[in-house]
Amino acid sequence: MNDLVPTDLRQNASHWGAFTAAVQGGRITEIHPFAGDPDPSPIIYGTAEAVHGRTRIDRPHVRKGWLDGDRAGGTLRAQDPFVPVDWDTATRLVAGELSRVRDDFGPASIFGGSYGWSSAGRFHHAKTQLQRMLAVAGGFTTSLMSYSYAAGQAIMPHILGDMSSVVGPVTDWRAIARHARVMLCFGGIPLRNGQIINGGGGEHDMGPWLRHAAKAGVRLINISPVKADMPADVPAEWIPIRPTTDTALMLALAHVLITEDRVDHGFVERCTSGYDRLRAYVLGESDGTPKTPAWAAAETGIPADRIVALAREIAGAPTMLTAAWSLQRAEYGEQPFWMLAALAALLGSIGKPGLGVGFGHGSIAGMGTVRGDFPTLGMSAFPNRANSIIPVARITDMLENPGAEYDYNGRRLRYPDTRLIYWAGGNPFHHHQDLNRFRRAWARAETIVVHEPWWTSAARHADIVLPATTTLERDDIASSARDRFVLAMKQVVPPQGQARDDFAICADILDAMGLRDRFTEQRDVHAWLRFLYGRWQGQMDRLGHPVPDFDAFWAEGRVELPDRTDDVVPMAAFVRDPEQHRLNTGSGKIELFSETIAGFGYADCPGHPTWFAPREYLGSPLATRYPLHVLTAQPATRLHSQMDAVGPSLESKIEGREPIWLHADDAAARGLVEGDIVRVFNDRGACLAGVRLTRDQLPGVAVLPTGAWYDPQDTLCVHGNPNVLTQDIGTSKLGQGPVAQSCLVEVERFAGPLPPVTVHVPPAVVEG
Ligand SMILES: Nc1nc2c(c(=O)[nH]1)N[C@H]1C(S)=C(S)[C@@H](COP(=O)(O)OP(=O)(O)OC[C@H]3O[C@@H](n4cnc5c(=O)[nH]c(N)nc54)[C@H](O)[C@@H]3O)O[C@H]1N2
Ligand SMILES: Nc1nc2c(c(=O)[nH]1)N[C@H]1C(S)=C(S)[C@@H](COP(=O)(O)OP(=O)(O)OC[C@H]3O[C@@H](n4cnc5c(=O)[nH]c(N)nc54)[C@H](O)[C@@H]3O)O[C@H]1N2
Ligand SMILES: [Mo]
Repeated sequence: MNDLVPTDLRQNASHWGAFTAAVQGGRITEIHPFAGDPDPSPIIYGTAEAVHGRTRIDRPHVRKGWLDGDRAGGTLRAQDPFVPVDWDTATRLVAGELSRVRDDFGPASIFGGSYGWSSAGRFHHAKTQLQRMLAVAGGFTTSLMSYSYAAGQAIMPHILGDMSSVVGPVTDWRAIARHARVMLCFGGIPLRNGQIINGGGGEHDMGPWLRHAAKAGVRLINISPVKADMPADVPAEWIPIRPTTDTALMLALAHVLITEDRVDHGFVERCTSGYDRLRAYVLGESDGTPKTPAWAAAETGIPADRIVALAREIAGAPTMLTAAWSLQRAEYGEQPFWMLAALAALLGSIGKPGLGVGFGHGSIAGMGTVRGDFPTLGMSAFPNRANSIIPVARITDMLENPGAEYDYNGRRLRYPDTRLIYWAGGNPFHHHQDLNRFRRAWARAETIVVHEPWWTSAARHADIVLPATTTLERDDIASSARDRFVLAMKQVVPPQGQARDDFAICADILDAMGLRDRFTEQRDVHAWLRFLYGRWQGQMDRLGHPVPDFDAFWAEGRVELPDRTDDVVPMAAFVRDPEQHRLNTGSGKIELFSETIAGFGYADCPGHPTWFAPREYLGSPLATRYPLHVLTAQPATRLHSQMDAVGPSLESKIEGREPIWLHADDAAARGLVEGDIVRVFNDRGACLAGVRLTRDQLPGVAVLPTGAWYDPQDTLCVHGNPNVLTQDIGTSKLGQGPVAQSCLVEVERFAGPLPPVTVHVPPAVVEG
């Protein structure tokens, strides 16, 4: 189709923003940020290096051992070399394995959860394409919820009736600026996280909104182990808190509200249920421990008088409560989210413009935006006949324990017997916890297939590796629930090497199984783009927001969506009339005590918000051996493991290792100086990292961002992936979410000769 033939300066988009690319002689030469973006991310400048660089997979490969017949399972991958094969061979091998496992063991033995962010663009979204293919091929075991906020997704529907407080829309910044005078930000508003727009987008709005609120006179309070979780140029108070102790602080704030009679009793009576039970717990009547400010001071490290003053402050001024998603990526991660909602209920601030409670205002671009409630453009799923699921972060448990039963949010589930693992668009060797254990569990599969543009650690741990195009090598449409723009993503360069689109790879595999047309629905890429756009156009029409037709959109490159004029006020209708607009909770009200949750009988998630000392925090016995609490925050220089080998991420490394931020006193106590290479370790594993010094974080706290490509030499990751250190346990039986954010470690200078980082060069390849 001529209208889709690329011109010279072409627009494309990524999760880290939209841009135009100039091309000369088939190579990207320049990247310019999208003109409509008030705050573009520097991550875009690694694009050319990523697309053309040496970490690209040039053709299909099969692990030599697997080709030689090693299919019994149990082989630790990423040890023997790969053999390049042609596409026909690779396609035939994958189709054969899918049919074999489906027919011999049933579709649930194919694990196609394929969790991961893939790339921007709604048609070529790799995980979506893969799951459509696996559904057509007969079904697969999939995963539920997200690494981002699984515990929040599980608990908040029981408390507030749905998960919108976690995923949005949340109380908007414009209303916060107008109506709130105090905003408690647990985990701060770290602007680096606002670089990311899921699905691809054009407007980075976290910085502008935060500054707008500060200017309007909202007193911002950053409650975090890290001062830099609030940008230095924004006036804010920093209250340092020990990691994973936020629930204790929130309970003590409630204690002050209750004992000083500052609770909004009218609101509590009308809109909540179970106050007496929570009150009895806060006062210590039910367990003998009053959750006083002095009690919380011992856990949190925040002086008791500061806690008392803070409680008075939030009771005395219109207050917005927000917490980063990171708080629930912890053991008992359900509790801080539940307790923050309970605190907002005690204040009576829910349902008022600019106030109440919401999560993630500082977690990703567009949370708290004033965008209208428009549908996103996207693909639909096929029915999956296998009817087999796991909570996303229970993958190692699944691989280790086929057939075992476990609890999940009131259900009793059983792990399938996994024989084949299939991944496209995710990097489990980035995202999963306790990677040394995961790697051994992963080895139990008979066959592992991965589609990847790059030689990531996931690709290296596969048997069959199929090279995928990047977004720059294909046409697509970017659309995100929270972004101002729907954007044309235009092909910039031809597919590199023998790379193919995931859609084409899947279609060819199904062709070999006689199922092609069911998957493609007899559309090629451009017919799909027209179809998806047309369907979205119809939805927008029905909402009374007509948008241009496809050809006009493609020529213009964008559709701009209007802002809403009213405020986003979560639960407004309910608070106005709780009887008429009952919440979808057990009582129909906000649950300060939940009979439903209590009925599950989980010791790790009882009927009201509860403080539990986690296994690993600065107050636990283990802290004598591992006295540093490492936070594995999101990286400023990339998205997870994406763009790790290029641009700002590569430039930030110290002798090729990921930086770790240590408090200057902690470093001095260990004889460490800026730039040293350290071994970061605990009982689960170790990684190398390069020392950066700071005084702007709590002593005893270290920060090692996620995303350095896992480069194992035995149990040591020589590159700096913190997931060799993290715990692989569920948040609780309720959420079964990842406990990914933090754990206890020690650091020491790495004395030996520095092993090379090998993961940024392709693995060994031998001709068959
Ligand atoms: N320790 C610790 N671990 C964490 C977290 C934490 O806070 N601490 N956070 C967790 C969170 S919130 C998340 S969301 C996860 C993120 O985990 P992932 O989403 O798995 O991480 P990504 O690096 O984004 O992986 C996406 C992969 O898709 C590939 N890809 C991109 N485009 C395409 C394409 O077109 N086709 C194909 N086939 N592949 C493509 C990329 O190269 C990349 O390898 O990590 C989790 N892990
Ligand atoms: N640049 C960049 N931005 C990203 C991503 C990325 O990879 N790169 N990933 C995106 C994704 S998928 C997600 S899910 C979001 C995640 O969004 P979040 O979960 O909000 O992000 P994190 O950076 O993990 O954590 C935010 C801050 O919480 C603080 N923190 C950690 N533990 C505690 C604690 O126990 N108590 C308190 N009070 N604070 C704590 C840390 O100091 C950290 O800086 O980020 C998104 N944004
Ligand atoms: Mo995430």
